[in-house]
Amino acid sequence: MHISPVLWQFLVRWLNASALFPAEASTIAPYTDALYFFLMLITIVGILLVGGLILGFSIRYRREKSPVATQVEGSTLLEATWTIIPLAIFLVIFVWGALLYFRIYTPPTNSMNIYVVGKQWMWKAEHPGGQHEINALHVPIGRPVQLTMISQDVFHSFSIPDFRVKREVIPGRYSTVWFQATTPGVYHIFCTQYCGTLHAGMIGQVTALTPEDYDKWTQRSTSGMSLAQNGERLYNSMGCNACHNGSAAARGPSLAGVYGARLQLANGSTVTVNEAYLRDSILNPSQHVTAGYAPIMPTYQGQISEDGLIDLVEYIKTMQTNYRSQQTLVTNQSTQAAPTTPGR
Ligand code: HEC
Ligand SMILES: [Cu+2]
Repeated sequence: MHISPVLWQFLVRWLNASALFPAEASTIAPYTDALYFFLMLITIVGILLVGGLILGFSIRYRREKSPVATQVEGSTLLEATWTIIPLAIFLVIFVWGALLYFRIYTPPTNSMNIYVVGKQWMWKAEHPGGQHEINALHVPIGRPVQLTMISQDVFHSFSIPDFRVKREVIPGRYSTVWFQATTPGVYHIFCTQYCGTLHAGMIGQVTALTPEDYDKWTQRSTSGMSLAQNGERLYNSMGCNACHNGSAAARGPSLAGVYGARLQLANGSTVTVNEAYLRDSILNPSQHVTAGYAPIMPTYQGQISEDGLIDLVEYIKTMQTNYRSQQTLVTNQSTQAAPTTPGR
């Protein structure tokens, strides 16, 4: 998909100057717009063609010129032409759209992940380092950013028009969207799904920063605890360690390195473990039991907030060896054991 740069700059500058069009501030924006302009062009040509023919024919074949109707038997050539040409145009749009779709829906593997929790009526962003923001989102430019999003109540939709991204934010399930900002600046965030009285107030600002400014921002806004550190605390306090401690005698599978792995399930299917799978196996463990294990894990439905689930997921993602969970298990046992052996 190559666009003549001069023509493009002219068109976009002109549209931006006329304030009709949002800025193009992400890598995907020029591609989305190119398809959009192409559709506009086809539409305008179609309107002119059909409108022109209606006007021309109604003058040429008006009643006073031809009072008696002539019956026409049809023409295969004509019919084939007006079938094949539109078909070819629609197929071009289909292939173009499909290529764009894959580009929009496939985040680059090196993208950084930020969580977004939507609720009536605000957006909350959680960065892996523990930075939390309300109705605001800070991102670096020149780096792909993936948002993993979930709603705490009703359906919302997360949209940044200047980045040309929009994705439904759904209760009970992670959805993702990715973008790469190109120009430092402040852009609008909208909720584009009617979600109750204050829907119109469910807005925010995304601030795109140069990598250096972004690093400064991350250091300045840290809460001291990363998501994974919060998750580790929760993991211990909820007793996950009792079954997932990585030892051979444990009742649950070791979770070390499980993120990204392909799991064999008891029903014979396999899954690749991502954030959504981790979240779901905490809430609905019996839905997809890992092969070789009994379905004994209790459900944690209603016991952990979405924020807590995000922390747990981030913690499990960091578990690369069994060392940490065994360490915590040992510490837990020794602190629990202490009161029962007072005389020592
Ligand atoms: C009573 C023991 C027990 C407890 C407590 C427990 N689990 Fe599990 N867990 C299991 C078993 C057994 C499986 C494998 C069978 C299955 O998938 O249901 C499992 C599976 C999982 C999986 C799926 C990944 C895999 O390798 O199978 C995740 C993720 C998980 N547990 C996380 C947790 C978290 C987080 C907690 C604490 C909030 C927790 N578990 C508490 C026993 C337990
Ligand atoms: Cu909303």
